[in-house]
Amino acid sequence: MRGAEKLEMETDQLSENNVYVNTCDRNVWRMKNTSAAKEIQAARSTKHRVILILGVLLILTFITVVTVMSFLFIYYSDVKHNLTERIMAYYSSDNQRIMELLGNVTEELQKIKSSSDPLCSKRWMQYGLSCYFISLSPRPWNVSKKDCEDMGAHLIVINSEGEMNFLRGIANQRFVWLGLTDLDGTWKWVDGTPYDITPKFWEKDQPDDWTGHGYGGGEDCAVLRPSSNEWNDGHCSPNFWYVCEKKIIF
Ligand code: MBG
Ligand code: CA
Repeated sequence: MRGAEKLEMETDQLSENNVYVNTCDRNVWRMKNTSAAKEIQAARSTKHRVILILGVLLILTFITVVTVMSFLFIYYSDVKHNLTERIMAYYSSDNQRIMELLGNVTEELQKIKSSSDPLCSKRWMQYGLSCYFISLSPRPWNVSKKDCEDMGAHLIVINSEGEMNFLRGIANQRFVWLGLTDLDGTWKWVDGTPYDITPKFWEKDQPDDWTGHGYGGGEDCAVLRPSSNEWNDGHCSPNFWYVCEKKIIF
């Protein structure tokens, strides 16, 4: 019986201890739970505030971006409109000028077409925008030059191969003076056309400013020669045919 009593006592003691331990834990848990809850609540409200601020910031940013974009759009639309207007005005004034010029040219052409007046006077031949006159007799170069000038023209100036071929045609196997001289040391066209820019039709080994002719000096006047149908520089004194050229002025 004593053994059983002892066991019962020990069991009571144990269960009493157990109650004590459980009660302690629960209090500790409750304590812990209360401060954690506060912490959680504090964290939650901080989180809510952050979300709220971020939301407001987002909305403000959105409004700012939309406003700036609208202003930019309005500004660039305005700039584009102004530029377009200016470009249109520029080209339309240019177009107007071109149309006016075209109108004038058309008018002149119609006058020429309907007029019975030929572009070149009697005995003058037309090629391109010039009239040409072949002399009635051969003369030295300086006399030929003066004769052309007296007629309001100048000795022929060759500006193109086409014009050269035209001259070959009307020269018809005759010696013909050109309006080309180097009397002052360098080759020059009589109408001031730069020599450098015009095509050249010199015979091989010409010009050579030859002095062997015995007339004194070298060779300063250019002449079309029938043997080659090209140019030679010769003494300026012989009598050769000449062609005068007069530009057609509208
Ligand atoms: C002649 C030219 C003359 C001179 C000479 C030189 C056979 O042509 O007429 O200008 O250049 O050649 O030998
Ligand atoms: Ca020569």
